[in-house]
Amino acid sequence: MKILLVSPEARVWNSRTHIHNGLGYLAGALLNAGYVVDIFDGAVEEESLAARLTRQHFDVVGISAPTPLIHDAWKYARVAKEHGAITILGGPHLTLMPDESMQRAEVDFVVRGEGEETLVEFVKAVDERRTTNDQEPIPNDEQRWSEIRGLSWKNADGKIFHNLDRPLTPNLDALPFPAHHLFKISRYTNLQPLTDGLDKHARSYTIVTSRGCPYKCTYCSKPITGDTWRARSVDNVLREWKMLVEDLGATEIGVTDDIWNLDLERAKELCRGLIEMKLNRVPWITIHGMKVNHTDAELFQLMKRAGCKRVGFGVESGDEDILKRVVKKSQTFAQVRAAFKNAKHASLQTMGFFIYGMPGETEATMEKTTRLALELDPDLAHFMIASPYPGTQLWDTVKREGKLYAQNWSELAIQSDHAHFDFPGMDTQMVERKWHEAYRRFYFRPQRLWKRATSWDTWKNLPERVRDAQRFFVES
Ligand code: B12
Ligand code: SF4
Repeated sequence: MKILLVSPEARVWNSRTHIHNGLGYLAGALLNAGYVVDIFDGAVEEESLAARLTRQHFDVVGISAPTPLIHDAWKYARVAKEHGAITILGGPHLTLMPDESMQRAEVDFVVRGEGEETLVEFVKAVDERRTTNDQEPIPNDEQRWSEIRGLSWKNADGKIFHNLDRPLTPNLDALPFPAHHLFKISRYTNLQPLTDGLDKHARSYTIVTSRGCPYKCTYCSKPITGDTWRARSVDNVLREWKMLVEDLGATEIGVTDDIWNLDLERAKELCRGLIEMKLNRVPWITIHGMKVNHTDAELFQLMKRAGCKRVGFGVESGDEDILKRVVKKSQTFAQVRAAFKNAKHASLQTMGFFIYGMPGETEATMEKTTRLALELDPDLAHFMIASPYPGTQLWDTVKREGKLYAQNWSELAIQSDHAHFDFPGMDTQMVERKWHEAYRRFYFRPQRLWKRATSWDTWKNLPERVRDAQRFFVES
């Protein structure tokens, strides 16, 4: 049994290529169960999926998709079917909207939620049926498919069935480590290209130390990892970290948890472990931000000693009402300021995430956000236009009270220059203007320009830096 796990090319995220740890976990589970598996990541492959499937036969092709990439996932599924493979799709969008994909001829199965156990059970079932009733069309195996939790399938009449949900994996330590070695690591760019100082050609791996988050920020979509926080033991994380550093030669590591510092003491323990095991020689960053209200000065000092280069924080808004009532971020400005101060004091680079155009925003509320960004003055500021994803409170609000612009899912990228929805009393042109203006005012200040001009990174990557500048000066 040969299985190919596929990720579509993330054109919506074109500034960097980044390994897909979910596929790494699935591949790890399949290898552990004794199957032959490989990963095809459209973002870094040199041949098309069709060429790959012509060169090598795979019995099952598993394709992953977040919402904006679902159309690409369907295209890949068509190619896989043309090459005689069984197609199974999984990931955030499939968990939110399984029917939409199940109705398509090119999609045989969908996995909802975390996929490790479901996929292994599914592949075992396919393997068994190969040795017994291979000639039977797939839909006739109703009994077999109906027993796998988390699986959606269709019968001979095309009727769609959604088996019971699979509960979230209770003990993450029990999962095999991701098959990191299957990624063509030298083809990925570094984790954050705007970085000053980190190596653009780094061997960048990612690690997930916990899954889930109990907070309820209204724009956040957590269809896979859920609302309960499940942490791996520190020992288990350190073993994987050691493997990345010592066996795979990682030169940069990104922690991609939803919220890795929910348990402050555990976060500190992890840092102490990295220091003791001398794994702190490899720089690491927190890719998707830390939650400011679970930090203190000691944590940042320990993170610095543990090799951390940069921390990111979700600041979101500078307006108190928007932050509390619309974003529901459950943090205060005092906590935001303290986190930046403590991180800078520990000589960590800082990054701030800010959102423009949440429902009800005005010029004045967005102006407050820009001013807060200028005041906090992180090394990197990431300004985003609010993007409603299905399954979020923001999505429900916009559907109920506003109007979504996107004509199809691929238009729902976070890194877009355009407002995604109209909302009563909100001027979308103003949102786009304030968003552009935030970049200009933040990055094109005299002290910033001087810092850039004197930075080695600017000269080393001059064409990219000029392109960045054009985007915000010329295109607005
Ligand atoms: C790290 C990360 C990134 C990284 C790496 C991308 C990646 N694909 O891993 C970067 C920064 C590049 C990134 C980019 C984007 N991301 Co992102 N990202 C995350 C983050 C924080 C962690 C992902 C992770 O490692 N999860 C842990 C692993 C174990 O879970 P997983 O990847 O979901 O995989 C499991 C299941 O989904 C399932 N599964 C997945 N694929 C498949 C395939 C098959 C065949 C099967 C059977 C099962 C299966 O099984 C896996 C194992 O349990 C999540 C938030 C989250 N916690 O999920 C957001 C998240 C997935 N990203 C999101 C988005 C929107 C994007 C972008 C589209 C942003 C944009 N530009 O607009 C791009 C798309 C890029 C891409 N190719 O996926 C959204 C998706 C929402 C949605 N409705 O689809 C999330 C949920 C964030 C959020 N809270 O809104 N992202
Ligand atoms: S944005 Fe962060 S803190 Fe908020 S719900 Fe999502 S993962 Fe949790």
